[in-house]
Order: sequence, then structure tokens, then C-alpha cells
Amino acid sequence: MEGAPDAGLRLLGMWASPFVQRVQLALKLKGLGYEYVEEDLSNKSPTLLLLNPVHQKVPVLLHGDRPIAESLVILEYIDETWTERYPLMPSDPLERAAVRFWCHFSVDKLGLSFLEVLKSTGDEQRAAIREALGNLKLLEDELREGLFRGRRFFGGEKMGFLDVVIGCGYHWLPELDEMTGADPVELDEGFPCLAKWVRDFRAQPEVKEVIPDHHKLVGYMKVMRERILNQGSASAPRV
Ligand SMILES: N[C@@H](CCC(=O)N[C@@H](CS)C(=O)NCC(=O)O)C(=O)O
Repeated sequence: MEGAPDAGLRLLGMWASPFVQRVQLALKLKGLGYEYVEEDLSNKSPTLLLLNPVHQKVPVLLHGDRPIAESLVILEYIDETWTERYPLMPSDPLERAAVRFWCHFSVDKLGLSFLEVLKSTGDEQRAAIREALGNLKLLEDELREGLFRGRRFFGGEKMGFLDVVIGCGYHWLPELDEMTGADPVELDEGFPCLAKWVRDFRAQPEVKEVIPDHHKLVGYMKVMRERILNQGSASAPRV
């Protein structure tokens, strides 16, 4: 059992998955205990296939006997079910809309552009990195002069919904070159607000408990990258 007290929660996950880490971090911030079940994604359990027949992916959160799939959906469920503990979503509807907008951006644009970096080499990878850094710049601008300007976290003084989503997806940015074989990026120079935000995110005790050891993660990502490059760009990774 991870954490306390027992809220009748079971999480099907995979240790390296940023989507799973989002859910683990949200549960930690809410102080909710849960049973963790590690899935072997190369040999998915009948339970996973039964509970998430549409996507057959982790995470799946079981609350009692009710399964909830898709990390963003799970996060909203957790936040709306345990409203009195550490609210993740802002109360202002306009700010909630902005949080949802940047969550979509993180999935649709940022995530896809970094996947291209992982899947490519040489000139192709340099072009992919330019595209990914362009997307990162949009987030930097948002922290510097947008709705979240002057804040320590997107959520304010404390981490909120967007910090959980983007933080679990991109806490490894300082190790981008090691993970992807790309040229090193000077985060502090080009992205000072994001660089500070990543440092603050990684320093949070709940984050330290959830995010895997960076050496282990870099090793895992290198193996994934080799596998993807050997399979050809047509295959999607099972990360
Ligand atoms: N949109 C999903 C993505 C989840 C996802 O891609 N999970 C990966 C692990 S990181 C998975 O289960 N992959 C198995 C597969 O693709 O067969 C979410 O946000 O929960």
C-alpha cells in the first residue's frame, strides 16, 4: 500500500510512465493511499484488458470496483471526488479553462513534438528539436508574461493541476540530451522561467517520492529509443 489512509483505490501502472506518475502525484498531494499494481506492457494482464478495453493502456484507477482510465480524466475524477483535500484545479472558471487548454497543448503539441525528437537522428532530429523547443518557448512565454506570470508554479505558490500534468511529462528536460541523443539545450539561458519551474518541481517532497531515479529513467529511455530506431519510425513506442 502506498501512502495512507486506504480510500479503496488501486492503480494499474508502469513505473516509467509519465501518465501513471501524474496519477501517483495527484494521489500523494491529496494524501490518499492506494494499492499499486505494476503492469508488464509487453504482456498485458487480463485485468488491464478488462478494465481499459478501449485503449488497453495504463494508468487505470480502480475506485472500489469502478475503473477510470485516461490520466487527465483520472486527475479530474480524483480532484472532484476529494474536493476538501489539496484542490488541484483553480476555482476561477477562466483559469480552469486555461489549465485545460495547456493540458491539451501538452498532449497534442508538446508531447508529439518530443516524441519526434526521440524517434529521429541527425538532421531530422535537429529539425524535430527546433520544433519541440518552439513549443517549449510558448510555455516559457506563458510563465513569463501570460496568465501564470510571476508565479512559482502554474498553480500559484503550490503545485496545481497543470504542474502535475506538465511536471510529470517534462521533469527530465535537464536530461533531454541524455534521453534522446540530441545536442544539449541550455535551459537556463533560453528558458529561464521553465528552468526554475523544473527545479522547483523536482524539489517538492511528493515529486521526489513519485518520479523515478533519473539514471534509471535515462537508461530506460535509451533502450526505448534503440528499440524504436531499430523498428523504424512507423512503430509507436509503448512508453
Ligand atoms: N492518453 C493516455 C496515454 C496512456 C499511455 O500511453 N500509456 C502507455 C504507458 S506510458 C501504455 O499503456 N502503453 C501501452 C500500449 O501502448 O500498448 C493517458 O493519458 O492515460
